[in-house]
Amino acid sequence: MSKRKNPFTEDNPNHDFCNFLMELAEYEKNVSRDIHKYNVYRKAAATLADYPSRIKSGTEAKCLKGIGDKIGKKIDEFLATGKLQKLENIHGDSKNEAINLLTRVTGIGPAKAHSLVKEGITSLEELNKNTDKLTHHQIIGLKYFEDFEKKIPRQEVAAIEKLLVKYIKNIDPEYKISICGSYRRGKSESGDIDTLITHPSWTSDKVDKKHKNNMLKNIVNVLEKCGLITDTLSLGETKFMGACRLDLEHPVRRLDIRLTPHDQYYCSILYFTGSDVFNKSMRAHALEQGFTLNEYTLRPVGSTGVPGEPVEISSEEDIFDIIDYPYKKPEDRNS
Ligand code: 8DG
Ligand code: CA
Ligand code: CA
Repeated sequence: MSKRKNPFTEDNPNHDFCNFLMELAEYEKNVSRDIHKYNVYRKAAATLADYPSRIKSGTEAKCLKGIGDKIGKKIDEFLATGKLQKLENIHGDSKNEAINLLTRVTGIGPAKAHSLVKEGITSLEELNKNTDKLTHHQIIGLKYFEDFEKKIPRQEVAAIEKLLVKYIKNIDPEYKISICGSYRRGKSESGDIDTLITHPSWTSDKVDKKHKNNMLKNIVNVLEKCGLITDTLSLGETKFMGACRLDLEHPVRRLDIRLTPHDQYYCSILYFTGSDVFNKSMRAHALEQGFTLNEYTLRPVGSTGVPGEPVEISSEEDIFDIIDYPYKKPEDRNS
């Protein structure tokens, strides 16, 4: 998850509302640890971000999906006073500020941030003096704190994509490589680079574990040797989290790679493209239609509640069709 604070820019007519809603969302996630409220605020922000004209009142906002009385009132307060008392209070509390700061380090979640603050560690400077309390992931997150907060321009993602494709196809031309996330949704900037890889020789029914185990490790190895991957945060059989760099003129960027079985490719690409607010709505719709959808499969849920065999899928459109959800192009999946 990208940790940028203010993702909405002025070309969006409701960007100021979106930004205060996202600040409230971050507060609920990091300080109150209330994931439900976090999701409510995020959903409201995504809805407003997608709305083409300037909202003029809380009442007008309440007509939109995911915006209720409380958020309507906050919009009115913001329109009347230019600020939100709740946020002013939050920002006035140094403990909250410290927790929010520490969770911006990749690998530091709300629980870890709370425990660090309890021990009196409230700044990056102090964190740097206490790296013995951090995991490898968190130490790398701290090392590249500033780089990782910078948005990646679309053209730089495209340049990295080109290199990824070149190096990975050089291992085996049958690899299929797709950059998902906000880049696939057409965004002009991204928080990180989400790479999905599949290969026709590996399907979920094959039990050739050794083959699978080595595929991602081998890819990461090659990308390291080429100098594209600079650091590894974590590396499993199907999931890599780490860092890459186009060249020394560019910042170090967060890179995620997922290796997916060939038969699960379309569910994976749908999931990994997001947005995660969109994924949540689509999964909820699937359930209403009697299906369970996740990053691997789409399965019917019988009256007993037990999921059946995965439906065979041969395109992203298939998934929309089967659950009777109007098809949305990746660019239209931002909320
Ligand atoms: P960004 O990086 O430009 O900030 O945006 P993003 O590409 O949409 O977000 P991301 O955090 O990199 O996640 C990539 C996709 O993964 C996201 O669009 C949807 C999917 N995803 C979920 N839930 C979650 C989750 O809890 N964590 C992460 N990291 N990804 C998730 O649907
Ligand atoms: Ca991303
Ligand atoms: Ca990501």
